Amino acid sequence: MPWQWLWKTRNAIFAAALLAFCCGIVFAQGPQAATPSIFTPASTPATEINNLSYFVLEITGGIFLVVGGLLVYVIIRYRARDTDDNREPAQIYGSNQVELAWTVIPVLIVVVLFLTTARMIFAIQDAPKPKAALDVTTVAHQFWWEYRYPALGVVAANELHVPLSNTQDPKPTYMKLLSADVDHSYWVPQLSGKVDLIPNHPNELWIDPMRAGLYVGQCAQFCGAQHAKMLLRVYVDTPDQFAAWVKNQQQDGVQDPSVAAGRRVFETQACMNCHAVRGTAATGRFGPDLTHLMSRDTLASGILHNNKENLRQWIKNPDSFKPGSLMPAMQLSDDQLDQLTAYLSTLK
Ligand code: HEC
Ligand SMILES: [Cu+2]
Repeated sequence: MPWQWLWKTRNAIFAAALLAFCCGIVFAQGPQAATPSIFTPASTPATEINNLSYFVLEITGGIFLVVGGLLVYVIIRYRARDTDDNREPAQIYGSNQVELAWTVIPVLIVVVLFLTTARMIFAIQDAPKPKAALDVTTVAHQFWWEYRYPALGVVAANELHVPLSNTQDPKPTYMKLLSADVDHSYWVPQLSGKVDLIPNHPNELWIDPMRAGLYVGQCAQFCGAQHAKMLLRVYVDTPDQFAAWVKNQQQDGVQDPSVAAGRRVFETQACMNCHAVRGTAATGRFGPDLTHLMSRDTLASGILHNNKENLRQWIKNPDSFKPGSLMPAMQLSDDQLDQLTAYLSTLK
């Protein structure tokens, strides 16, 4: 029968697509190697969320086992048999006890889940802020992240550096979350819960990472065409690494005379209207601060390794990586591209 054949091919195609999709999830990590999993928390808020999710899973798993078990029992015990007399069984209507039980027990379960969740949310939100806390203002943009450290005089983009914390001497990072355009959402699952960044409505979030290393996440609120390529990278540094990073970020952009031609292109094309390089006339804030571009591992919000070829191609045509990106292709000549790439490569 043709339709049977069709049915089989459809199943085969479906299975292949599913397999490809799963492999895609595993391999399409790009520059991201760390795992954005809530089940390996590395910070107090994430640990509490992890514990709560296990509690919820235990309760809902218990309900699943009871309901599924009864269902399987009934299906097997009362299945149709050859010896059945095919008469309709006795019909029973209404039972106050049973109806009360299946109303009261679920209500109690929901109340318990609600109260434990609410208690945890308030505990995280009301946690007293220690004096040693680091303040960071995070501004979401279509489609990248701006990080400002007001007390340190540092402005960075896309890669957040924070110090390691520990329980004896906590050094948490408190983030003020803002948006320059539409709604976004900050979510690095190993460090904290999801918090939205909403225009004109500052939100807060804190993390106290207990293990050094790289943590990844991504914008969790659809914010436009390149929402999926708005990745989050949080580097948790040891005190020495963090101090060195801050010291470097506080410097003005390197001015290397051998790449003056590239700097001229940067300052005569529209680049400087959108980008800042501290210590030069470039003070644009529409795009990422480029003062220490080369101190970052990735370009364009975590989607590309930061190397010369990618940098050149990005400047030539941002749309080739991020269609709909808010940085225009500037129609530069090959010479201008080479000079610009050489200049930007000195901004360590
Ligand atoms: C209209 C404003 C605008 C202009 C003009 C502009 N850019 Fe951009 N640029 C952006 C935006 C916005 C981004 C972030 C894009 C993203 O990640 O989605 C960006 C990203 C970048 C990045 C990656 C930064 C990072 O931290 O990953 C580089 C490098 C860059 N631009 C260089 C340039 C150069 C060089 C020029 C001039 C030829 C230029 N830009 C002109 C807006 C602009
Ligand atoms: Cu976003």
